[in-house]
Amino acid sequence: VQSSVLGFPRMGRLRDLKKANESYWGGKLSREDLLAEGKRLRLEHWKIQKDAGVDIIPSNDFAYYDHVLDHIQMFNAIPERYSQHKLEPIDEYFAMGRGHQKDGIDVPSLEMVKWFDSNYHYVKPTLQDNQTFTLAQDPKPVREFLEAKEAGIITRPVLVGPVSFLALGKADRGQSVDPISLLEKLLPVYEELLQKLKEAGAETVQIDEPVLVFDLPTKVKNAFKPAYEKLSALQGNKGPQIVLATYFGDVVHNFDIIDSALQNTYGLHVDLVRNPEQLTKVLEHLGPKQILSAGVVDGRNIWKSNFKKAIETVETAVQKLGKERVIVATSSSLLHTPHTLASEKKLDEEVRDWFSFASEKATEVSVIAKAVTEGANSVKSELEANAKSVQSRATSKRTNNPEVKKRQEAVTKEQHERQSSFTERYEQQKKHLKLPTFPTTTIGSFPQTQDIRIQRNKFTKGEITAEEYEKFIEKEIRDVIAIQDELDLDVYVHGEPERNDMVQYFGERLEGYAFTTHAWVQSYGSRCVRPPIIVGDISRPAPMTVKESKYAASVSKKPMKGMLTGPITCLRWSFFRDDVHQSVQAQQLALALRDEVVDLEAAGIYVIQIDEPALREGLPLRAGAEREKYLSWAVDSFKLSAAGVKDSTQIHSHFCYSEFQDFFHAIAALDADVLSIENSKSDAKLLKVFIDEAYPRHIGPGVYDIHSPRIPSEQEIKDRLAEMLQYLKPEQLWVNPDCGLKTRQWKETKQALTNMVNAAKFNREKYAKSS
Ligand code: THG
Ligand code: ZN
Repeated sequence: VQSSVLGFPRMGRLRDLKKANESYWGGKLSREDLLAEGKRLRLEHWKIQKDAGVDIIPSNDFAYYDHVLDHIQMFNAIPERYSQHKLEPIDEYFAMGRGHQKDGIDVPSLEMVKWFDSNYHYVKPTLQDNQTFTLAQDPKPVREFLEAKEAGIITRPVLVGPVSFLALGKADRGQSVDPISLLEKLLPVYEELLQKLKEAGAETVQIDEPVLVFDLPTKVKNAFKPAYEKLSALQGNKGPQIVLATYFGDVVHNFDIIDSALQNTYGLHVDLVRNPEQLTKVLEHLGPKQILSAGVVDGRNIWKSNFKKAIETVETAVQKLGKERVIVATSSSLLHTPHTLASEKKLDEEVRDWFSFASEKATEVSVIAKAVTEGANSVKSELEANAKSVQSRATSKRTNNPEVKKRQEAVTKEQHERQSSFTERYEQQKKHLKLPTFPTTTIGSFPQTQDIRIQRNKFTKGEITAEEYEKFIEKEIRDVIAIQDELDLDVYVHGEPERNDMVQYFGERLEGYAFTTHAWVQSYGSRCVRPPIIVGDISRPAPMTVKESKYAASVSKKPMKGMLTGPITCLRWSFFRDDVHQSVQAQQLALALRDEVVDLEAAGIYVIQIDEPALREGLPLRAGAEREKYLSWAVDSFKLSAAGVKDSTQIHSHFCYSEFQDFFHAIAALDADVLSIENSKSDAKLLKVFIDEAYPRHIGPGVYDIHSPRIPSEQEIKDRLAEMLQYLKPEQLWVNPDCGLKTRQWKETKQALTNMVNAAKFNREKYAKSS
């Protein structure tokens, strides 16, 4: 039995890649030095895996920005607006990933989308009606295979498969091509690439076809047969053996494809962490010679594997297939886990013993493989230590807080519901808040200036006292309130200068969480997040946001909006527990947030926004019963967090994506008084669903895009509002930007908001006259 890793994180131990990329973009690092840093990181990551005893080590899993973008460039699927400038390859690559605004060039980035149900974002292949594909001169997978070979490490190159590459893509603006129809044109490029890899010495490749876990449209389903007949035919003499990898779900529902099209590949990788029950079926459906890559070490979470369980799973496969035909693997790429536990110097020893990051997981696959190959005695001490850790976690006081359990048992249906219907609540809110029509607000955060980062850093390092830091935060709050006075906004925010990340901040203030100092995970490009870890039952030892909000309200003459991150987003953007169901953890978070909401209200905060941008990300990948179940507990946890307030208190919620149609009934079920949603980049027609479904409550579809420094004119915003008013009633409409402003500069923020407020006032007058 061999061991294998499907992919390793790219950032490096100290986010080295982030730093190199950002220095290069800022003109502070040369191209040569950036490329050299990439090479250094790749070598380091291969060595880590080799030293851990991993038999099958991936290459081409590294990417400077994103691995799907690597393929876009390698296949010359580069829209002309980028290729026409004849930039250096790495600059053309970054232009597609993040846009390019210099040297007289001004081109925005390609679209970025969430990678399945993870918090990683990939760059969407953006295709033309007359799309052609050619293989780049010196293709990256070949180059990196040779680079590793030179260092004495034989790797297994990783490719995104042709069907997934196309199915995850879209037609470019103004084009109407169905991406999957381009398959025939794309396959020759894969054939050429596979031949080149074989010539370079690659005996096997890992081809990822993660779309196999979706319910697929017929056209995509049918694409597998021609694709893998062609590519499998190369195996042996002309091309490497293909291990076809799926992850994040089960492939059982697509077995008709496996049976007809995929049995000729050398092997199949399946995720047995997410869907362990699929093993039996998978074993039945494998071809007579196919090998199984058994994903038993979690690539999406940070828990130490349960060796005993993993070994049992692998042995089940071995009984059927024999040792030669089984590989022990990570469930998916380790991209979604932090680099190494060794960097964590401040973790509590008890919980530290439960964790395993990417480098430690590399060791885990190798130990499990050895245990199965040579017998348990060959890794006796490792197995004993592991059993102890597993036991320690199962019996720890942290994972079993009777107070929390008791409170959960006492939760009632009534606690999920507001006291009255929206119509009655709104009457109270109107009297209480005295807002004008077309009320203006922002989504919560204001620019996180250099100064804010510096002061927070100093405070974290103990260079300034808590008192000094608090004074600084109060001054920042006063400053943003003065600016909001000047702008004449209607509902204020305190600007969140005290917060690092909208999830990490709450994780650091809740019992049941552990947090790390170096455990960064790539979110997109050079941007990383440091997800806090839910280690036990969650409770709130003390108010988390009341001090800042109360202070802000005390120095403000208009209603102050309290800002919270909702239970589902706290759950999904944390590393959550794998020993209790997500719904249980969501309810614990909801109860903690409910207390916060009630405390905010008691402190005089009568508008409270509970953000749930990750609500949709948690949606099970396949339609059907699982989805309905998820939506039911997810919606319940939001409602439980919000419903403890009086009718006169207004609950807002915010969503950072625009695809709310297929998801509408869940958003409506939240019963939030006001919803703000991203909409500025989409057609206002999407709002039609609010009429069609007779949505009664209030809505603030973002009037401008905050992801760009571009300032929208007053006229533009008026036009936008006029479009929205074709679908929404004037008394329903709020006026706000698309999302929080923390990544923007003050200069453009003030100008944009001035225009926004003027556009709102224009409508206020216009509709006052006509009514
Ligand atoms: N927080 C978390 N997850 C997220 C977002 C978030 N996922 C989706 C979306 N927002 C991703 N967007 C971002 C945007 C900015 C950053 C990260 C993810 C970011 N990170 C800093 C960086 O990499 O420089 C981290 C610096 C710090 O925290 O000090 O800017 O908002 N959890
Ligand atoms: Zn947002």
